[in-house]
Amino acid sequence: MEPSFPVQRIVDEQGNLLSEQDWITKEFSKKLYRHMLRIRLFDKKAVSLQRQGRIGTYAPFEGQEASQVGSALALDCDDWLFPTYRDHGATMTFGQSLLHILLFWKGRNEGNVPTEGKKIFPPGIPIATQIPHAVGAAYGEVLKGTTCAAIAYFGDGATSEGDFHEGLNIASVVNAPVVFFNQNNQYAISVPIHKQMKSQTIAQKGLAYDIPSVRIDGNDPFVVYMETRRALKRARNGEGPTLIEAVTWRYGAHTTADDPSKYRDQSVSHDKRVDSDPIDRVERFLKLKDWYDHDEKEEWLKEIGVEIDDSVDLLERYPKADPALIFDYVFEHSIWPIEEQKKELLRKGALG
Ligand SMILES: Cc1ncc(C[n+]2csc(CCOP(=O)(O)OP(=O)(O)O)c2C)c(N)n1
Ligand SMILES: [Mg+2]
Repeated sequence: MEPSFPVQRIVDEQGNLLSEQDWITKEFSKKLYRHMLRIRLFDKKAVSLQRQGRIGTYAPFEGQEASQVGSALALDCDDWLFPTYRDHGATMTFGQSLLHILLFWKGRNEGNVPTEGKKIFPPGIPIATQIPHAVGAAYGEVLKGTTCAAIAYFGDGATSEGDFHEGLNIASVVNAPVVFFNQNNQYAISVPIHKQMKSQTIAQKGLAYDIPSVRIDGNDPFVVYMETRRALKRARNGEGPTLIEAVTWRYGAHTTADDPSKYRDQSVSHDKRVDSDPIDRVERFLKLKDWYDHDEKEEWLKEIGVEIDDSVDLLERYPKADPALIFDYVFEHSIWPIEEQKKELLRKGALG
């Protein structure tokens, strides 16, 4: 079947504004741009820390900055954010500290507890499990009588999981105030989307559950912001869930543990970087508007560099973890096989 969801955008690759929007101000555009620069610099630093053995595995999001910043900026501070392992660009933008994210990737439990004052869940590692969680949190807000909403981030691969379908179904049935935010980066590790599903779009999957759905250019942060804002407004007005498919691309590896040249032609990522990079697009847009200020950008890069270095310093001076914690946080109430393992290790002195 022909896809019936054309990709929508507001700003094209050359930075041209395709339709006038009164909310696109100089201040807002610069804010978007700075957030995108910030998360990209962090991402590059995290890859480099992993290469030096200073953090564990890391999942880079380079190329997906417009999707993550545009959607996170649309949230209100009391909303819920349910990220995956690739969405720390969104959590950073929503107020999570860089230290918190680094602690997570260092394998520290502290990186898994909610940030104070922020309703950000720990990253979902089992694919799609955060989707029903987000629906539950969103519906909980209805039961409490608030107007808070939830956003669930997930990839294209996640839409083949039962949790995705169950989550959309129940959200539709109970009219939960939730935004299903799909970043279709067109790969699930090494599996290209056409080998995973025959559906021409992710957006069309929302129709099965009678959920309004939209397909957008995930490298245009303006359309991402606009559609997420619209979806959140619907949610707060009691109009229920929305599915957003943001079409994008990750330039790098799935995680630092794999080598993308084994499963795809690296020239495609190179061409996308040249032709449709989300940060270059905003820069071109700012230049066309005469809002671009090179000195200001340099100043921002310096500030961001200091912020990142300070966070890495804090990470490396963090008190050593108690190895017993790996047993203590398996279940809320421990069970005997875990206790036996813990005792055995303690006997061998491995935890002392
Ligand atoms: C339930 C489950 N099955 C398999 C995996 C292994 N796995 C980790 S990431 C991934 C691919 C997910 O792809 P996608 O949803 O497109 O997200 P992306 O990594 O592209 O952001 C898989 C299969 C997992 N983590 N959880
Ligand atoms: Mg994917």
